[in-house]
Formats: sequence, C-alpha cells, structure tokens
Amino acid sequence: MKLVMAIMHDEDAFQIIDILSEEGFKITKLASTGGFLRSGNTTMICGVEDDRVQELVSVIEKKCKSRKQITSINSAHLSTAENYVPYPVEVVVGGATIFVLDVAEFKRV
Ligand code: 2BA
Repeated sequence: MKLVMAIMHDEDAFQIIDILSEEGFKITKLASTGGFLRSGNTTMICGVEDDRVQELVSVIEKKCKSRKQITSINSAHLSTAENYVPYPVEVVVGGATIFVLDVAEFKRV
C-alpha cells in the first residue's frame, strides 16, 4: 500500500476529489499553506493499493493546471525594518507536487 500526498491549487482540488471519489479512492483533504507564497493550497492524502497509484497520479496530472502567481519579496540588501522595500516577483505554481510513500501499516479500528 502507498500513501499519496498531493499539494495542489485550491481551485483544482474539488474537481479532482470528486473524480477520485467517484472512482472509489478514499481521500482526505487538508487546508494547507505554501511556505514560499504563504498562500492557501490544498493537500490531498490518499491511501491506495500499489496497483492503483498510477491511475490516481494520472487524474491529478490531467486536471491540475499550472498558474502564474505574483508574490512580494523584499530586497536582501534593503531588508532592515527602516528600508523594507517589497517588490513583486512572478512564480509558476504547480500543477501539483506529489509524494508517494510506502505504508508500513494500515489499520482502521
Ligand atoms: P509554495 O511554497 O508557496 O511555493 C509556490 C511556488 O513558488 C512554487 O511552486 C515554486 O514555483 C515557487 N517557489 C517555492 N520556493 C521557492 C524559492 N525558494 N525560490 C523561488 N521560488 C520558489 P511549486 O513548486 O509548484 O510548489 C507549490 C506548492 O507545493 C508549494 O507552495 C508548497 O506548498 C508545496 N511544495 C512544493 N515542493 C514541496 C516540497 N519539496 N515539500 C513540501 N511541499 C512542497
């Protein structure tokens, strides 16, 4: 068994979770925050048999779009409190960031 953790844009998450639920995957959706942009994203976790991992990943790959987001970064040499000058930087976020982990033990009690 594997545990798939997928971090994705909030706007993609509901559709992906609907599709995966209809296909019989069991999903937990967590509200998460990206460490770099400090904006909300969704982390989906799913315990899945090994032979269905590729099916799950394919749905995420098909449905997750990459997006450009603007974030403010302060200039390193002007980063004292008095001289804090944020400037906008464009970053490309996702599709999705996917981790596939081995599950040592799975119990429902
Ligand atoms: P954030 O940490 O908010 O990162 C958003 C996007 O900003 C990233 O998109 C990447 O394009 C850019 N970025 C991140 N750190 C950067 C840095 N130090 N310098 C320049 N640009 C940087 P993605 O790579 O698609 O990541 C989307 C979200 O997935 C991340 O949101 C984070 O929540 C998660 N993530 C990505 N890689 C991860 C990892 N190795 N471990 C845990 N979470 C990860």
